[in-house]
Amino acid sequence: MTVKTILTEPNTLLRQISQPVEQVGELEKELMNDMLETMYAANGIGLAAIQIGVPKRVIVMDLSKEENKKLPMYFVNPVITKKNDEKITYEEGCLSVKNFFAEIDRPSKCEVEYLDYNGNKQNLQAEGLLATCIQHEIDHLEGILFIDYLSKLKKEMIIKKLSKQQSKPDRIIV
Ligand code: GNR
Ligand code: NI
Repeated sequence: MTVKTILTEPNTLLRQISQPVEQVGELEKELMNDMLETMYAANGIGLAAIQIGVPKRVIVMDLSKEENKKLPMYFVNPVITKKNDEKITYEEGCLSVKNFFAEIDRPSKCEVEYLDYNGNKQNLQAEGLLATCIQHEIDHLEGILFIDYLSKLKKEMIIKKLSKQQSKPDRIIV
């Protein structure tokens, strides 16, 4: 297992549409292991493959609170089959949009069809943070970030600040 570098906005790769996985083989399992380790190292609760530069429809999540009781979840080719009309608001953040947080409305419940770590077909009914997180991750597979739901003004302000941050070197050696 390897901790990978998480891509950050602005990066055109984050805007790419990810491709379905044909078979959950050794490569995909290795990808999921690396993604989970990368997510834990960054203290995130979810990660989409494109965030480490791999345009495949693969997501990992872990919403467990206790360090010693990890509950990893793996989603391959996830599809939302049902969405609630009722919305719920969460303050969202994203490992690819560093240091910015915003309240986002999303359907409060949803149903998801996907393949698990072993390639078996699964169905999940999600609500609360689980529903929000899975929708946030599936958005990544379509090249969508949570800042896309903000006003044009707020979004552009965030991207401008992130670009400045990115072009700043970490260290200057003279
Ligand atoms: O770590 C994360 N926290 C979070 C909080 C509220 C709504 C969504 C998320 S997902 C985010 C990790 C991430 O960027 N996943 O793509
Ligand atoms: Ni994200």
